Amino acid sequence: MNIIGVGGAGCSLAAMFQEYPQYTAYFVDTENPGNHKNFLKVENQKSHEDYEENYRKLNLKKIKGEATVILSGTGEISGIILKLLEQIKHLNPKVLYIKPDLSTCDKLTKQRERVVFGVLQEYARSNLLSGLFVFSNPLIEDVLENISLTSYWKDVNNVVCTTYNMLTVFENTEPLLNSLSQQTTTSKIIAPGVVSFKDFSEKMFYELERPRLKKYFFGISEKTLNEKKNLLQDIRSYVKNKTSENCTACFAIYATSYEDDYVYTLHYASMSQEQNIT
Ligand SMILES: Nc1nc2c(ncn2[C@@H]2O[C@H](COP(=O)(O)OP(=O)(O)OP(=O)(O)O)[C@@H](O)[C@H]2O)c(=O)[nH]1
Ligand SMILES: [Mg+2]
Repeated sequence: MNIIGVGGAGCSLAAMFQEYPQYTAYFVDTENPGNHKNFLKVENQKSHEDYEENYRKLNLKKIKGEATVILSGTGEISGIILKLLEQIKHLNPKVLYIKPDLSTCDKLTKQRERVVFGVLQEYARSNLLSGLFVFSNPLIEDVLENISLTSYWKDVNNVVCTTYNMLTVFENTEPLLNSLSQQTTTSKIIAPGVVSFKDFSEKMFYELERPRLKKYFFGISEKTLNEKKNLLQDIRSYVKNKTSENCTACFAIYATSYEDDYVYTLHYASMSQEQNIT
């Protein structure tokens, strides 16, 4: 699986994915402080618009198969995103979008983010992306207890990276039991989240409006599988509770070799998010 990091946040995350053997990372930025091998240089530009206008095709021919582009929408370099996606549209890529804390951003930065997020959602809705995964930095911070300032980005990125990786692993693993199979969706705007196995409390990394589908992925240890006899009933009733008139919920259970039990969720929406807020 290919990971294409764009800009500072995108490249830091791509570097983290590179630690896993199954990912090949590419780094798109104006500079290469990490001295990465697969670095693709973009000339520095004065503005977001200039990045789009003066885009020169990147050498992405090597990239074949599945691809995920990672970026944040507040940076100037995100101006290249449409041109870059145009270049790899035959791969039907996924986008992992980092939504930064906008509360401290100036008006122009907020506008830029709104444009980028809006355009990506239109792309996702037109099936040019196979999914737009949204992670909000402040919501990730909420999940982390006692986050240290010295390792702030490392800790935040670690949550994004492990979550996305686990979801990819589940996607490519045959579950023990599955109520997901019939649930196909045309909804491409996706919020990931984690669920505590202890009390089934749910924490989303993006608050999605009007989700149409919620998928739950239970990664259960051998020990729990052997010991918890009413596990399936518990999971069924939890997931059933998540179903409403306009939203279906389903689950898959996987056996893992980890000590602990992990539960992840994906919420899907087709409606554009945040587009009416000024
Ligand atoms: N999750 C995460 N967010 C980051 C990281 N670094 C920066 N950010 C956030 O992402 C936003 C964009 O910052 P950068 O990624 O550095 O910007 P850029 O994409 O390089 O864009 P320009 O440098 O402006 O061209 C910032 O507002 C930060 O809040 C990171 O390592 N992880
Ligand atoms: Mg930068």
